[in-house]
Amino acid sequence: MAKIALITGATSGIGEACAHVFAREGYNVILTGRRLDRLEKLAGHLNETYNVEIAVSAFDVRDREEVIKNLENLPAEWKKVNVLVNNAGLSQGLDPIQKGSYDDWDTMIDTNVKGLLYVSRVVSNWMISSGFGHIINLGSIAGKEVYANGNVYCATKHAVDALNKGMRIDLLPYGIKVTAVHPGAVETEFSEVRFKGDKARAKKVYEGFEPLVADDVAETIWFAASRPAHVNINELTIMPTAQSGASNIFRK
Ligand code: NDP
Ligand code: 8X3
Repeated sequence: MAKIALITGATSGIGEACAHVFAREGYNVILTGRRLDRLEKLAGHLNETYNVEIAVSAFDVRDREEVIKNLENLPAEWKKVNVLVNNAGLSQGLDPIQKGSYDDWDTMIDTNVKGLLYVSRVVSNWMISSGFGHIINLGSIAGKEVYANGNVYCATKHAVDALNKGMRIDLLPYGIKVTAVHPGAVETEFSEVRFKGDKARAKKVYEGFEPLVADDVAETIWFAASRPAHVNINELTIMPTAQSGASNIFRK
């Protein structure tokens, strides 16, 4: 029977790239995100290209009841998830703490921390019942360092770093692997979302150097997911060659 990967935030960027990689490797994939049209289009494409089964479940990770209802409504055979990629996340704004938007703070904390927790709570119980599983959390260089005006986004990714370690301790007796992947700058919809649709400002983030692309991160996630059963990658930091840290990019 084919293995199963559940990917949150599969409508774009790193999540969408992960869906391609896991489908290419023969996994049946559960695609989640809010934009159902994108999920359905991707599902059709993956099914046709890789001849694997795809399930789609559209929900907002911030809504606890919706997360539980949508995941629990999946057919029993889809609950034997081998790999959960906790990828859904976002940044909103880039302001000093004294000027930060309350709404932006709520959105980031509710999505990046609470949303990840809601999904993990449900799926880790499935994994305990199955007796196997691997949770891969998308952290960030922002979860290892703090940069100017990154305050709350960095705090959410530091929380993911802590939760990654906590999950590994708590799930150890069940043989469930837990990994964090921490990327530096990846050109996706991330900056457009951060700057609320300001494409020109988003484009500037990646000017003068070669950023990572979503596939670079997806292949790294696949590396962690494809180690032998006795090997767990605790965490990996992946950066563009032109970036040495959260605040240091060499631009031509
Ligand atoms: P994208 O904006 O391209 O993708 C983000 C994904 O998250 C989308 O599929 C989006 O789906 C989903 N998402 C956002 N909010 C919600 C929500 N409330 N409920 C459900 N899904 C949601 O960005 P990336 O691919 O770059 O980001 C993926 C992850 O990688 C994030 O956790 C991000 O913090 C992290 N990361 C990104 C880096 C970068 O430089 N790009 C670097 C380091 C880490 P939809 O809108 O359809 O719901
Ligand atoms: C995304 C990378 O440096 O923009 O997590 O925070 S950064």
